[in-house]
Amino acid sequence: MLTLLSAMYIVVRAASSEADPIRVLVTGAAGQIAYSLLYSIAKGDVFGKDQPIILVLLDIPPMLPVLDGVVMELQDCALPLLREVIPTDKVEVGFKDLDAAILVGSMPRKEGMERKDLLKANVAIFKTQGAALEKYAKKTVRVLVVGNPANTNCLIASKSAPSIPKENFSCLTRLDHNRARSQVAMRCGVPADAVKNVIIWGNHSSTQYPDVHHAMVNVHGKEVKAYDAVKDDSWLKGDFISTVQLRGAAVIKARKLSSAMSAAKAICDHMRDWWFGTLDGEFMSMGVYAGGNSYGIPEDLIYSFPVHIKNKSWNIHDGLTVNDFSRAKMDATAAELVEERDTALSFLSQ
Ligand SMILES: NC(=O)c1ccc[n+]([C@@H]2O[C@H](COP(=O)([O-])OP(=O)(O)OC[C@H]3O[C@@H](n4cnc5c(N)ncnc54)[C@H](O)[C@@H]3O)[C@@H](O)[C@H]2O)c1
Ligand SMILES: *[C@@H]1O[C@H](CO)[C@@H](O)[C@H](O)[C@H]1NC(C)=O
Ligand SMILES: *[C@@H]1O[C@H](CO)[C@@H](O)[C@H](O)[C@H]1NC(C)=O
Ligand SMILES: CC(=O)N[C@H]1CO[C@H](CO)[C@@H](O)[C@@H]1O
Repeated sequence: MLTLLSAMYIVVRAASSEADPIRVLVTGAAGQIAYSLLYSIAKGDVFGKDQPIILVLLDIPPMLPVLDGVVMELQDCALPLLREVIPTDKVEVGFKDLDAAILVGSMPRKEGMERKDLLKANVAIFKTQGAALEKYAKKTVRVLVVGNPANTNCLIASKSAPSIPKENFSCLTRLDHNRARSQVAMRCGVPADAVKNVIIWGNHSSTQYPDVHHAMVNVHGKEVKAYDAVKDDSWLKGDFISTVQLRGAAVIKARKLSSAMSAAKAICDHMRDWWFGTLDGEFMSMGVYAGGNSYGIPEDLIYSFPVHIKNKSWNIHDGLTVNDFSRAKMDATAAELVEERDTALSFLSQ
């Protein structure tokens, strides 16, 4: 019996230690978010402590020397799960056989650049990268778009990769979600994980709607509604919302650089939940494809919804009541996305 058990143990161990490495792409890999992100991924915080990883790092040609430095540092971390690091500026190398793609790189706004021109440049980037996903990645690849405008870039990538399910594309609003969670927690004097089920609706911009009507706070072991825990409706309907909406700008003003550590942490949270699922009774915010039958949001947008995740698949958490205050804010951010989508699609077809 003992021998049988130990034999089984050895078989199981051998099987798990021989798990095939997964291929994970990070674009914008020479940038500041990636610098905070790559270590967490490579040490197993995202895809699990038993999952070997091949990291593919894509950036533009002038950044290749910088990328070499990042590769050296990853090697110098001596991480057991990290099997290979592949720096490249070529999409055919970068997108090959991917299990996960984290698209961080995009065209930044430059001095005097018009909004439309910026959008046009990003449509071109995400059209190319979507087409590369279509051509080179696994059909089961999970794609997370971070580079702004994240929602619309994600839509363009998805449309450029028609054979990969729309459900496999998402954009990052988890940073906004984490900001909302933390603001409520600080206000109530509880740890961040004592607050659950905040929601970010819509675009990752200042029109996003951080909603705590369905959030719960664990106060001394008892779950109470956020509105009852905070006991300050005017803060929740006013400064709380604008603080979360404008947090990115506040960080830039203070740091003279945009959020990187917190963005990297949010990327890890998003991907880890996608891989391993959300807790029962909890939902997280994720920009996902709106099919036209959730909360009255127009179809064919990437819009941030509350989702729960099981078996590596997300579902929009349906059935929450939406009051007039929320409705107006959800519709305003949707209208912004519709307009941006229509402009982006006109560039896509050019
Ligand atoms: N969704 C969110 O919550 C969120 C939060 C923070 C930042 N962002 C966005 O993330 C992006 C990256 O931020 P950062 O601080 O790391 O910027 P960064 O400028 O430090 O790095 C961006 C990197 O992307 C690279 N890049 C540009 N075009 C590329 C392309 N076509 N292919 C591959 N790489 C390319 C650049 O060369 C650069 O190395 C920005 O668009 C930023 O607005 C999103
Ligand atoms: C949507 O949000 C992104 C990211 O902040 C922003 O770049 C974009 O301008 C917003 N869209 C519109 C139409 O305002
Ligand atoms: C998840 O997948 C497993 C096996 O693939 C299946 O048995 C289970 O029913 C699935 N659960 C859900 C919620 O889809
Ligand atoms: C939602 C999600 O992550 N999923 C799907 C990606 O595509 C494969 C099939 O190609 C599905 O099995 C996943 O569930």
